[in-house]
Amino acid sequence: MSRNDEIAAHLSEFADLLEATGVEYKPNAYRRAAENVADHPAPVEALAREGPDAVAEIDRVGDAIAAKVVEYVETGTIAELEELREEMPVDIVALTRVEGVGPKTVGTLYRERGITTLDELEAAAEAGEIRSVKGFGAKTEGNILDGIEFAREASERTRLGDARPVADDALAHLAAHDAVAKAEVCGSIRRWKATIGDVDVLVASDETEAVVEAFTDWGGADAVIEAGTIKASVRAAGTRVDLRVVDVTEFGAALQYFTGSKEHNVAVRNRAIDRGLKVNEYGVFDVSAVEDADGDDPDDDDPDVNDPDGDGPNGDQRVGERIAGETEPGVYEALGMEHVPPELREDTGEVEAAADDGDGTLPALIEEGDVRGDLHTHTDWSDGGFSIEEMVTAAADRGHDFHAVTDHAAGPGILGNVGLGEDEIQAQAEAVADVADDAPIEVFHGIEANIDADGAITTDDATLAELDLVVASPHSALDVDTDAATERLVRAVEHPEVDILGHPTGRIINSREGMAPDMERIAEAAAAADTAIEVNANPARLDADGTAVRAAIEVGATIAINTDAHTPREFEHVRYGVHTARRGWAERADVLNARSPAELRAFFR
Ligand code: DGT
Ligand code: CA
Ligand code: CA
Ligand code: ZN
Repeated sequence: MSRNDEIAAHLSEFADLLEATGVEYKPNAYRRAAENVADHPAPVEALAREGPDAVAEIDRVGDAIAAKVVEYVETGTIAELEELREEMPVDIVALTRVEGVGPKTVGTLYRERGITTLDELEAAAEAGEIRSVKGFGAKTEGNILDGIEFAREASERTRLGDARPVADDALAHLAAHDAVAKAEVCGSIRRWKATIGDVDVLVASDETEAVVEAFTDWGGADAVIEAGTIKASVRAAGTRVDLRVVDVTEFGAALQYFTGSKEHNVAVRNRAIDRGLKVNEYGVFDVSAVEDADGDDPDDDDPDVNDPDGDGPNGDQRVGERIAGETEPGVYEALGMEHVPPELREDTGEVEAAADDGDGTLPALIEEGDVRGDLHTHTDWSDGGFSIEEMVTAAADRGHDFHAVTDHAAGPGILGNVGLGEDEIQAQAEAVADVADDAPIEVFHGIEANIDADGAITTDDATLAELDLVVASPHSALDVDTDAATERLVRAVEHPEVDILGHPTGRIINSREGMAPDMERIAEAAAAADTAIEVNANPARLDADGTAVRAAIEVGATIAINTDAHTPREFEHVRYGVHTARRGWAERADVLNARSPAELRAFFR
């Protein structure tokens, strides 16, 4: 969590607790301020050191809120927030992760039933004690019970977008140290999973204790959980970060081992056994000449059973002739395999595809540098923070070749007057054309239209037909079963004016499950209708996910990787989208954003 995010999180908690105690209006002011603090392009802490007036320069941050920001930066706490926490000692962040439970509900359940934690909420729901609270009922109680497990997992796993900057920071800190020969992340973060249990960092060094010390001294660490001679763990921005230090000659083997997934490693190890080899975190060893290292039955050396570290139940880790281990490609090569990109290491066919004695080949995965522009972005015409010109300029500055303006259309799920009606869309067309005339890159005018509960698009066809492209997204009625979700989205992708299906499930990671449509059926319809399926790169969404991308590509659908940026800074999210698409085995030819403006115009037609 950046410092701005941390300040914003306290303002949000304040807003939620205020609302839980029954205060109206004020919570929303705090929430809007929190958003703008989080999005502020410069450190808000520096403004706070100048004083409340400087903080109040931030949009939507009034004097009272600015004073609280200054108080937080100066004292590390906000007195009024502490009072609220005492008045209502609830874990509001965890409780409001349960779908359908907002701050008001938390307040009611605290007053009526004394509920303060997820465990207490679950116990009360199981005991049937919630249905009798005024305004609840058996259905609501059932929904709460259904949502608890999801909320609990959400509290345990960190979003990739929150963990990755922490990992990058730890890596940069370590890489700058003299004793560090090599440093790399491993585990789920190297595989770019959407959520991260803990961050794993691997270092090669012959001064292990100096590295451990440098790690525990890292400014990003809030607390040291444990520190030994070759490993250590710290807590940073709410996430655990594990460090392991190995010898430089064993770095490749350790990197392969600790990147996982466990399932991938089991498949790799079985392949090694078939070839008279043994692979573990220390290297690849030729054990064909070794009868039985420790004198008992060689058959009990089954690495898949009771053998978490792959060194055999007999514990002989470095046995036989060592044939690889210094580099990771070398490890795979010794096993007769291509170097498997980390995103693919889930044991879903990548081991066979990488093998030099099989029929398959690994895909040539899409890379961040292949992306030539964004096809789903917002401006201050809807809920974005910047003008058309500012967004286009930022896209050009990033080296993009094109940029699509796709503000929200009015429709279900779009609040108040945020979305554009037909007249406003026409007016925006002129504004976009004005910017496009002087822009150094191709500018497309589109819209993010809404898919209603039946799969219809809620903007006039005639208006849609005038636009360069139409992104259609579900923003409402997300709590439907698989069949209804599939039918709805199939109908949307078959709409003749729709070019891209935006964030198909509508999930918000750790917050809202979204729909669970049959992505293969949607992809078949999309492929037939020449509609692309979006990987929304916002790290809160990553929707479609890797599994859905793979299903889509297998039936010939096209993928779009879009940031859905509401600010220029959010263009940075593209990497999360690219790596998610890579988890779905996407190649450059599968991805719309890798095409030229002329090719895109042809696709949109
Ligand atoms: P996470 O942290 O839950 O998001 O997932 P990972 O994959 O980062 O898992 P983690 O942190 O428990 O361990 C990192 C890697 O180390 C894991 O992907 C594979 C390897 N590893 C850890 N424990 C075992 C094990 O018991 N057996 C095998 N084969 N590999 C393991
Ligand atoms: Ca991990
Ligand atoms: Ca770990
Ligand atoms: Zn959007």
